[in-house]
Amino acid sequence: MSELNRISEGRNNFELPKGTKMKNISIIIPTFNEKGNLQELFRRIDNSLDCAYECILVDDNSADGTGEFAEKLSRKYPITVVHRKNKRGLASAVAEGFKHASGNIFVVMDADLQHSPEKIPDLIKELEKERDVAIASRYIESGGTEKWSYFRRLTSYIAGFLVKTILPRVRRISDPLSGFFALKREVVKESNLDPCGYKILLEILIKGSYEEVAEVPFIFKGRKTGKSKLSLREEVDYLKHLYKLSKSEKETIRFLKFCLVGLSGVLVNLGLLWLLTEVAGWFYQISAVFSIEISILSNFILNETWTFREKRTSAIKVLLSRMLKFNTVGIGGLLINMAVLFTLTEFFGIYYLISEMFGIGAAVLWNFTINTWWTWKVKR
Ligand SMILES: Nc1nc2c(ncn2[C@@H]2O[C@H](COP(=O)(O)OP(=O)(O)OP(=O)(O)O)[C@@H](O)[C@H]2O)c(=O)[nH]1
Ligand SMILES: [Mg+2]
Repeated sequence: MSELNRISEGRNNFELPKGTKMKNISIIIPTFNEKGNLQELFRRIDNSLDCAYECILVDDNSADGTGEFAEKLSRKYPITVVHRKNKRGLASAVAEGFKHASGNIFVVMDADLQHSPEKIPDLIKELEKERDVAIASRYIESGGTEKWSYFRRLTSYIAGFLVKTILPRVRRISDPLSGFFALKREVVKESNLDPCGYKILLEILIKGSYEEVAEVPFIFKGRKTGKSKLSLREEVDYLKHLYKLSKSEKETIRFLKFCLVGLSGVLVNLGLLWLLTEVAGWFYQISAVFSIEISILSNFILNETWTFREKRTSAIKVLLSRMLKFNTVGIGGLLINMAVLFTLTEFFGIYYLISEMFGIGAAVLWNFTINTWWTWKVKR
């Protein structure tokens, strides 16, 4: 039986065990085949901290012997190893780590040195300023990513856009998908974390109890040793996770309504185009201009009376201004659609109909987000 399996016996979630020496900082590190990074990782963590700390390493039975090697290193550094039998994912590994942590402050970071241990004191300083969560952010000034391909940048951008659209609660946070952050124990003490995939911070930001969030800039470094475990499966898990978290959010229902209205607009557009051209005998380009404008109008009316129902007004001036804004946002959406279609097809060699699906997706997200903020001014 491993050391941690012994420690974990009879232990409640997040409760300090009696007689445990109180340590201040618990650093939770999920690992899967990271043996080559451990020595440097723990040396640099140790050099960066001048207070009591513990590392909780949660390993999913790595074939390269990460778990066993970490046990060896625990003679030199304050490491506790949690051995799990199967690969159950990064986020669930961190949630598991919280259960074994004894500090008041939890720090979460990767083992592969892409998260510089030297940044930990900056995160902790933020918590000392009465912030509840401190995020190492790639997307604020002086933050960034090293050695990322255009594709990785694009998927990260889409993932960020998606989460901010679907989960308004994280909209004001620049990097809610970061894997490097610190938090007070209280934030997750009562929360029922049940994440899937990679994004444990997202789970915490939705389910945790906190008031103040700080972000400190950091550069997400390139990997030196070992392989990335990020795969298509993690992307799918991310979507599943988003869906799970969004079910309780009112904004998701609104987003679905907005999509349905958009779909009805497509039907109105096509139906009118056919009627005017085939039945009324108009030239098809004239019919198209007319049917596009009518479908925009019908979309506007449905959104006004259904999607943004609580904002309904009969003041003509407000209605006209909304209609104008709705049209303007729609033009922006069209440009985004075209830009995505062109970029994916020309630069990434993706089949144009597939590119168009991404284009439509990006335009819908844009239209929904900007109309919510600007046209109907929904407060968060
Ligand atoms: N316990 C556990 N750890 C995991 C699992 N998948 C990934 N990890 C660890 O989580 C951290 C981040 O994984 P990476 O594969 O580096 O993901 P990433 O940093 O987002 O992606 P790259 O930039 O491509 O490296 C590393 O410390 C991994 O070893 C898992 O299923 N279980
Ligand atoms: Mg990595």
